[in-house]
Amino acid sequence: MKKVFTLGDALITFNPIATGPLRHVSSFERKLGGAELNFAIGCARLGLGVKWLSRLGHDEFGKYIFNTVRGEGIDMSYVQLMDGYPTSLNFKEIREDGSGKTFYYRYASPMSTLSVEQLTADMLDDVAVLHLTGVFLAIAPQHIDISLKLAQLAKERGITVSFDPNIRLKLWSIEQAREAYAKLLPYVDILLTGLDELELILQQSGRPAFEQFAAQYTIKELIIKNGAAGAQAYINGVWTEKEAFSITPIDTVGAGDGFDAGYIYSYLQQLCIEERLRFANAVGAMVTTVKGDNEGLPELDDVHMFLGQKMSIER
Ligand code: KDG
Repeated sequence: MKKVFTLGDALITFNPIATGPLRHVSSFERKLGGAELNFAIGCARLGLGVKWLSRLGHDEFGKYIFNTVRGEGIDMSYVQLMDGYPTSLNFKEIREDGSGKTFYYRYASPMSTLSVEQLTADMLDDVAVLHLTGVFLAIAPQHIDISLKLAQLAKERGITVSFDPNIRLKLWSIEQAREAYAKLLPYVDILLTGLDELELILQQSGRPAFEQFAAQYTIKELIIKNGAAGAQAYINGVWTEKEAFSITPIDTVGAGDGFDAGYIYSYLQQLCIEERLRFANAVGAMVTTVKGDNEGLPELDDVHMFLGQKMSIER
């Protein structure tokens, strides 16, 4: 089984029962989130083997996350519950169109206890793709060195490195983010980025600027996500575009992570680029149709049904 490795924080996510400004919402549903965790769950549901490295609080919420993620079939060998570091929280605000805001309570995340010395050689055994994101980078200063070390180890072993900047300006400044990305990008094979994020990183827009950026960092696959406007890829000097699926979103948080999981799955299946974008768009779209950051992540059969490649038998 092809395996992916990812690492990052997990959060208890409180989803509002009602839409609108958070100050008027009095009830929430306890769910879980975290960009890399969403990606990990997405990959596992599609049938990939997943190794996830994380640190959770040694508390009721940490135990809930641990058990739930284990239930998704994810390898938990590298997940530890830490004393003295409560599991991080995230309260979400959702607007009528499904878009949202995030209010973090993630001071001294348990993930900040991870150090480069705790990385072990076996972590990347049997791994085909190492997936890193900017959320992990933003949580603690040593996470830059940890990501670099893993990326270097991956390169030595011929493992593909994918990266999603996942810019979170509530966690760090754009200047800090740009500085960290510049260190990591030379190791990145596949960059999965939102169009708005790419423009923010480069302070430029348009394909010539994107092509120059890909060449500068020798990025093999530049994949640009643009939500309801679809996705595009720049690979071997060729641009490919694929339109998004027309759906009514309920909660858009996690759609980008779902897209990443769909893309990496179809990359590992060696689908052509058009099919990879189509598959990834489908997974991203399906995430938005269910409330929660990862509940809408589909299993493989669900994607095939969504794409009309398989019949759904309901009763
Ligand atoms: O990409 C979605 C995630 O951002 C969400 O599940 C939790 O806000 C979050 C984070 O910082 O990981």
